[in-house]
Amino acid sequence: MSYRITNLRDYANEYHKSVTSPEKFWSEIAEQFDWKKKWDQVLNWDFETPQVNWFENAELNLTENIFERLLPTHKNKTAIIWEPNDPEADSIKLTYGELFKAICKFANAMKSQGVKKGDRVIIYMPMVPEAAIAMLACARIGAVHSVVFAGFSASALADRINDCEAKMVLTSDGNFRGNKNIPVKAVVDEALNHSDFVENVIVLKRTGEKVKMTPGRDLWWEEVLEGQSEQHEAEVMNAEDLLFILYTSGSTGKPKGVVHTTAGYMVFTYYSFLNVFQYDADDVYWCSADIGWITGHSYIVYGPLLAGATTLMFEGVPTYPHAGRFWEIVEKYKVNQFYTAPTAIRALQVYGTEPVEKFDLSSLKVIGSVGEPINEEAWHWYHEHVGKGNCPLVDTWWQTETGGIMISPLAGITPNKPAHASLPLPGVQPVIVDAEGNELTGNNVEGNLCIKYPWPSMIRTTYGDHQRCKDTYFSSYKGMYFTGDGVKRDHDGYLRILGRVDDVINVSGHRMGTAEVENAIDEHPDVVESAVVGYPHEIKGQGIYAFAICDASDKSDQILEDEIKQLVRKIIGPIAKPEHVQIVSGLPKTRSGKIMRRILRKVASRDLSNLGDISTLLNSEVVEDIIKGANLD
Ligand code: 7RM
Repeated sequence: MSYRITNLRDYANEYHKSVTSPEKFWSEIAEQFDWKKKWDQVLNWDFETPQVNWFENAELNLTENIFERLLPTHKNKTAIIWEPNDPEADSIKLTYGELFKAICKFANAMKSQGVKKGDRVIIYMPMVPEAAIAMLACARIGAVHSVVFAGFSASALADRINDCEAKMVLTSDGNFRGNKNIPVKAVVDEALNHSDFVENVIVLKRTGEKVKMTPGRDLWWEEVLEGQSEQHEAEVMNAEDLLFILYTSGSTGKPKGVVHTTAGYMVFTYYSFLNVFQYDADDVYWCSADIGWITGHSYIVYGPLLAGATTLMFEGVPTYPHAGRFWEIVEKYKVNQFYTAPTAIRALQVYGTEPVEKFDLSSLKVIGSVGEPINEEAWHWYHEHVGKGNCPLVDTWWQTETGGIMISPLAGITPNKPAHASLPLPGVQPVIVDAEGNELTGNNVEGNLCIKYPWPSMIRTTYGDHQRCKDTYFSSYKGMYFTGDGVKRDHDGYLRILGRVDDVINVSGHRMGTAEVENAIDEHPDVVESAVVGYPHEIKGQGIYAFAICDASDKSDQILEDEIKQLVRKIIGPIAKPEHVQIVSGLPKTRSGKIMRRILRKVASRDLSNLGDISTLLNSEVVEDIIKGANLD
C-alpha cells in the first residue's frame, strides 16, 4: 500500500487522523518498512526535558530499507543520475543494484580503517555520487555522518570536527564549481592543524590537483576500496540511534550540531517526499541543493531513495557555463520534479526569459521552493516561465531541526497561493503564538510559529549539549517547539511564513547567526566591538551589513572595511562575507547594554523614515553619526 494522498478530501482525512491518533497514523506508515525488531511503543515524549522517542526499542538499518527492501523491484532502476560541472564531461547513472554494491564496498572500506558504530565521520566533499555513497555507507555501519558544506573555511571545518570529535574525514583533492577549482584537501589539511581527533582522511580524486598526502593519515579513496567485498551485513541500529549530525547557525555564536536519529527520520522523509512532490514510479526528480544542507540530506539522498525514486545530483552552479544550465539539465534528463531555492530563481531572473525559453521544459510536472520566503515576484516568474503556468509550485517550509518538510502544498492537491507555504503536512501541528505564548486561533492572525506535538523527524538534541537544545527550542514557549520564524494565517487559513524573528539572517538560503559573524569580525585586532544585521537584498534575500568600532586604529576606514570582509571570509567562508562594513564611533545601546539592532537594521535597509523611540538609548548621539556615515547609495 502506498501512503500517497491523492486529493484534498484525502488530505483532510489523513490530517484529521494524524492529529486525533498520531501513533496509529505513523505506525501504519512505518509498517511497510523492514524492521529487525518492532517497536514497543510508537511514541514516548516530553517536551520539558526534552525527550522524544519514536518507535521505541525497534531495531532496523535504514539502508536495508532502501536496498534489501527495494532491490527485488528496483535492481535495474536508476537510483542516482549525476550531472558533472562540465557539461561536456560524462554523466553517470547508478542503478539501485550498482549503488548498493558501491555502498557495501565503501562500508567495508571504512570498517577496515577502524570506523565503528557510533563513530563520527565528517564528509567535506563536492556534489559527486561518492558523497551520497559515503553518507549511506555510514548509515550502513552505524557511523554518524556530519556533512560540512565544502564552501566552509578551514576554521569552520575545524570547529565542527572538534565539536563532534570526528574520527575520519572524507574529502576530495579539489572541487569543480563553475569555472573555479577549489582546493578542498588543502582546507582539510589546515583544519587538521587545529584538531587532534581525526585518525584518517580519505581523499577522492576529482580534479587531479596535486595535493599533500600525510603518510599514515591520508589515503586515496581508490586505495581503501581495493579488494573490498561488495557485500556487507548491515549493522543493527536502534530506532533512536544517531543517524547524523548537521551543524546549523543559531542566534548565538557557535553553530549547533542538530542531531537526527534513525527510524523517525526515515519514516518522515519518505512520507513527505512522496506526498509533497507526488512522485510517480518512473519520474526523474531533481533537487538542486547541496548535500551539505539539510535539503540535500532529506530530499536528494534519504527521502527519494527510500521512496525508490530516481534522484538527480548536479555538481555545478546555475550559471555555468551559461544562465540556462538548470533548464538544459531539465531538458537533458526530462526532469519531472524540480526543487530549488528562491535565491537561485532571483539570480536567474536577472538574465531574462531567453535562457529558459531555449530549452524544452515540458517534462516538468512539479516545481518546488525551499530555504527562505519566496517573494511574490520570484514566485510568479518561476511559476510562469519555468512551470509554464501549469505546474503546481510547492513552497516548502521546514528547517534543519525539523528534518523534513512541515508546511507545504501537496503538489496538484492543495490549491496554490503565491508565497504561501499553505498547510501543514499530516502529523504536523503548527500553532501561532503571541509574545506571551497564548495560542492565536482562527484566521487573520500573526505571531510566532511553534509546533505543539512531536513529529518523527524532529531534532532530538544538539550534539554534546542537551541543555542548549532545551534552551533554544523548548524554553521560549512552554510545552512547544519554537521555530524562530514569524507566521501569518490568512483569511483562508493558509500559512505564510514571514521570516526569522531572532538574530538569524538568511543569505541566499544559508542560515547565518549575526553573533557568529560578529565573533569573526571581533577577531580583527583593531575592532573594539561590532554588530551585524541583515537587510533586504534583491538576489540573496538578505545581505549582511556590519558595523564596527575601531577607535584606536591608524588604518583608513576603507582598509579596515576590506580587512574585515576578508577576515570573515577566511574565518567562516565566502557566504558569510558582509556586503557592507561601516566603521562607526559607537553602537546604539540600551541602558542595559544591549545593542539596539532595530536601529541598525533601519540604517542598513536605508529606511530612515521612522527610527522609533531612541530616547531610551544610553548614547543616542551615535545614531546621527551612524546615519551620516552610512553609504546610502
Ligand atoms: C530547509 C531549510 C531554516 C529557515 C527557516 C525559515 C527559512 C526555509 C522556507 C523558509 C519561508 C520557506 N533549513 N525557510 N524554507 N522561509 N518559506 N518555504 O532551509 O535550517 O537551513 O533554514 O529557513 O526561516 O527557519 S534551514
